Amino acid sequence: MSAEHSPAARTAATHCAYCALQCATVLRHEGREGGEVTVRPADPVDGGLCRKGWTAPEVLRAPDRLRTPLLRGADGELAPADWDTALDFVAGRLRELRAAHGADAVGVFGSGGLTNEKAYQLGKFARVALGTSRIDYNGRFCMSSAAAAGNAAFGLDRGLPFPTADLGHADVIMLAGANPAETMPPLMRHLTRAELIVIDPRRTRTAELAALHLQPVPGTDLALALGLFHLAVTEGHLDKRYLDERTTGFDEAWQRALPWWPERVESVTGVPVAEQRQAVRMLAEAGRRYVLTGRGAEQHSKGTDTVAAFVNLSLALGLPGREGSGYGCLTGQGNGQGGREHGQKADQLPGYRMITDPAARAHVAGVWGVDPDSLPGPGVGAYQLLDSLGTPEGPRALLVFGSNPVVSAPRAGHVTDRLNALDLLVVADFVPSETAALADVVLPVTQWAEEEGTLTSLEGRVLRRRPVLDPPPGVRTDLEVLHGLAVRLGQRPDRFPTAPRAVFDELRRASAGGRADYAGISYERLDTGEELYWPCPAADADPTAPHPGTPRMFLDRFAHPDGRARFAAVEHRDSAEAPDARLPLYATTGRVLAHYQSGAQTRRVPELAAAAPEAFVEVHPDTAARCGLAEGALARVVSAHGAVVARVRHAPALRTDTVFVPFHFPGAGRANLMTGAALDPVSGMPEFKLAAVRLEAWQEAS
Ligand SMILES: Nc1nc2c(c(=O)[nH]1)N[C@H]1C(S)=C(S)[C@@H](COP(=O)(O)OP(=O)(O)OC[C@H]3O[C@@H](n4cnc5c(=O)[nH]c(N)nc54)[C@H](O)[C@@H]3O)O[C@H]1N2
Ligand SMILES: Nc1nc2c(c(=O)[nH]1)N[C@H]1C(S)=C(S)[C@@H](COP(=O)(O)OP(=O)(O)OC[C@H]3O[C@@H](n4cnc5c(=O)[nH]c(N)nc54)[C@H](O)[C@@H]3O)O[C@H]1N2
Ligand code: SF4
Ligand SMILES: [Mo]
Repeated sequence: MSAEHSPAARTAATHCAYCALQCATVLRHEGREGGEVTVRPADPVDGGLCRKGWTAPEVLRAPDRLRTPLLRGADGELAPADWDTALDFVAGRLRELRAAHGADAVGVFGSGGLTNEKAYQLGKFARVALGTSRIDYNGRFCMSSAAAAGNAAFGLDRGLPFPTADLGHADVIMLAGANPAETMPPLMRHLTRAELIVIDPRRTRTAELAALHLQPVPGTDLALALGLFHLAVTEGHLDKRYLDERTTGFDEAWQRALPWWPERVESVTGVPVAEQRQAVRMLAEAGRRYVLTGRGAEQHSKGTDTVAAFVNLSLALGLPGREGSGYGCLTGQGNGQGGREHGQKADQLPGYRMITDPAARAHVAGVWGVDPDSLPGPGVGAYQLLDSLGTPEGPRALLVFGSNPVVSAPRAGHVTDRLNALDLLVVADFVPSETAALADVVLPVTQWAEEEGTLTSLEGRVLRRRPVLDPPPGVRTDLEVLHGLAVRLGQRPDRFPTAPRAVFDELRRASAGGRADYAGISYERLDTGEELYWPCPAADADPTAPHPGTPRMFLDRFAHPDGRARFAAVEHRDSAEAPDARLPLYATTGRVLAHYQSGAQTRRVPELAAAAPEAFVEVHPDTAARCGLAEGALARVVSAHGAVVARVRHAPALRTDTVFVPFHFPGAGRANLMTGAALDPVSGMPEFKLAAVRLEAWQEAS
């Protein structure tokens, strides 16, 4: 019998399991238990899916899918346990640790991969059920620099403050440190009309499509952006009227850019003067133009200032807050946008409110039914949190929801030691990730195709996730896990509902009046197919005229009280490390098409694992030869922090002073074994994109 005629066959209109593009998909389940799930793009004419999206259903049936809680026994091995035993054990240990060491002895690590409902509930669980300030999430490692710069410049941070499709009408787009041809392939259909200016030390697939490719020394984008700003001014491209009417702070910012004349910029960045001029001319003379940043510009110890410098450039040209032009950050994780709005960040409460703001505390405490004074203060950023685990000042227990820091955190060798020093590590996941393998308790949870909720895409649009099949027996949702723990910690059951819709309705109230206002968005509206972008406040007087949401922000005013965008007075500075005689090369890190993040999901898809089976290092052939390394040989990429074992891959168009290591692989191939712990002072972003290294030959047997 074909699936078409199977009475129990189900379909669901939902969105992809992975990145922030959140491609619309239709899932189909054959119906019978254990039957196949297939995925197709919701609108095949409008655009397909990338390879990860097409193969995502395979993770649902991964042979090592977690189906029962695991508890580490006296023999040191993880062994199956029932849910009551596992949750009783966790709650009991949390109570003991809190009683002995105080509420901050328990830490929580969340994720930009969690739905809005989970992210909200996790933040509430930490502040109300645990009373801890020690919560942060992997988004700190993702767009925190762009978020900090966006908040400072515009008064509000929404990655793209315009619909993604607007890019399709652009004439020129500058991409600073983004490789969407590999990280968001379906986005490329919006980038075919525009001439692209790509800034990347590597000649990526995106750079190959560019009209102009600038190849700076890693870690020098700030100098480059200051130089482009300088040229925009000296070549007469300032939009003076826009500056007067819509911005403040130009003079101070210009004073800092003044000494960045083109020849000096060339000497620091390696980008020839002629190419700098061409970039500015292209951007200045085009009709519809955008400046976009990705992780290549942002994941530095000066990431916030680097983004600010690109924002300065876009303000000088009058781009933000106008239809048909703008600045944007290409947010990465599935719910990277929503994940930073609902309170899993150390310094935040829902609605993108600050936890230090008394009015914000009072509002959210009111929704939660608790005393505002009972809410903890701000905690610390993700790296500081991981770095402090198991130390006298740091948490003794950590609960991880949706991250695999053993692979993805900077200075991963050290972070692994910190995780091992905990009294209690609890990991909720659906596969035995490298981090779950270290845990004392592993809690098996549902995957995207088995659950419902909402996610907020990179353009600030709220999307519905819908289930196409029931979870396997023995598996619970993250919301059910939080409920089970909260009740065991003495919370009223109704305070931690398990129905996503109920959580979303509470989130709406908690966000009402905040910067990221979801009050006017409901499952009902979304289910009618309405396209809703936040901010979307509640309808005031007339409930028949609900707020339409805000696809394009800042058209009339920016979100600062005076309505103006702010230039930032930023200065270039060196990265934490520089090559020297001992470690003569720059190493940078990033992504390849076939794998997602720490690879916990995509390494379990045979087609993707075959496409990218092991860690590799891209090296210019001359550099490889100088290090005595043939293509295909194994190399050790050695930094001051550790070494990565990776297979040499020739990259003839790469800078000869730079190597590239993707971070998707486990064990000795972890790129983060070589990254250090330098952090951006504002955002807490680690320096993922730069380490000083040397290459050595490595014998497999050695
Ligand atoms: N296939 C795939 N797609 C993904 C993901 C994935 O893991 N795999 N993850 C998702 C997530 S969470 C994110 S955050 C996005 C990230 O999306 P991108 O930002 O596009 O990804 P990256 O590869 O981290 O970095 C982009 C580029 O920065 C370059 N770069 C390195 N150092 C520098 C530098 O100093 N300056 C400049 N200008 N460029 C530099 C790298 O060579 C790389 O090509 O992708 C999302 N999509
Ligand atoms: N060197 C280097 N390191 C990097 C980066 C880089 O460019 N270079 N990029 C950084 C960036 S931008 C990011 S976003 C991070 C990402 O790195 P991680 O935070 O490690 O993200 P993932 O690999 O997506 O980990 C998600 C884990 O959670 C599980 N999971 C997925 N969805 C859910 C869910 O809904 N609930 C629960 N409980 N579990 C779930 C998955 O199975 C997986 O094991 O890596 C950062 N690390
Ligand atoms: S681009 Fe992102 S959302 Fe779209 S199919 Fe690929 S991983 Fe999924
Ligand atoms: Mo990310």
